[in-house]
Amino acid sequence: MKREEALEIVKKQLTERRYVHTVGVTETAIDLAKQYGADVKKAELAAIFHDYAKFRPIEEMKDIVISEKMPADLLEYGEELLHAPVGAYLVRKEVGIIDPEVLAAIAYHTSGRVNMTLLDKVVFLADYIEPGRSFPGVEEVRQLAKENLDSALILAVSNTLAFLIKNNQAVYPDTFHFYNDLILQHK
Ligand code: DGI
Ligand code: FE
Ligand code: FE
Ligand code: FE
Repeated sequence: MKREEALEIVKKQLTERRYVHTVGVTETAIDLAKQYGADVKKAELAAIFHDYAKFRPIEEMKDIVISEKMPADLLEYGEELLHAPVGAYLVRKEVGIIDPEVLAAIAYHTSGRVNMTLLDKVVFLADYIEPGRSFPGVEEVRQLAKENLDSALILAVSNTLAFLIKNNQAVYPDTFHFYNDLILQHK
């Protein structure tokens, strides 16, 4: 699928602000893929569609988790988690993208998981550092991203964990597993 065609499809699913974010993630994912040797075309496609389900009704997303037999514990954590795995499902069903690596990068872009692939990591980090992001600590992650992918991810995920804990939000197990995996493998 061509970039323009993909962007046109996703634009209809998003607000203007979220579309601008998506373009930022796409450009960042392409840069990171080139820098770290990931598949540039797959990174581009996954980034374009990563937030495809962001504005679906919560009930629709919950129904899909159940009907598609996704991990039921997804329903017990924050609703923010749902758009990633449900997005991968809908992108396959509605857009016709079947590449499992692209779909996985979409599915795990919010929580992460153990054994993230290079492509998964590129999309996850691009989502965090794209130029439109301005939360505290993002600049430090951008700087680390220039030198080491895993170092940047460790800081990004630890920032997310700290944010969730500070706000009394539950941490999804996959998010912890991603963090632990990064720390243990990076030693
Ligand atoms: O969709 P975006 O805003 O571009 O970014 P995202 O898909 O990374 O989603 C970020 C949101 O997800 C943010 O509100 C924090 C939340 N989140 C990330 N990991 C976890 C989580 N929420 C819960 N409850 N548990 C997690 O482990
Ligand atoms: Fe997202
Ligand atoms: Fe993210
Ligand atoms: Fe995003």
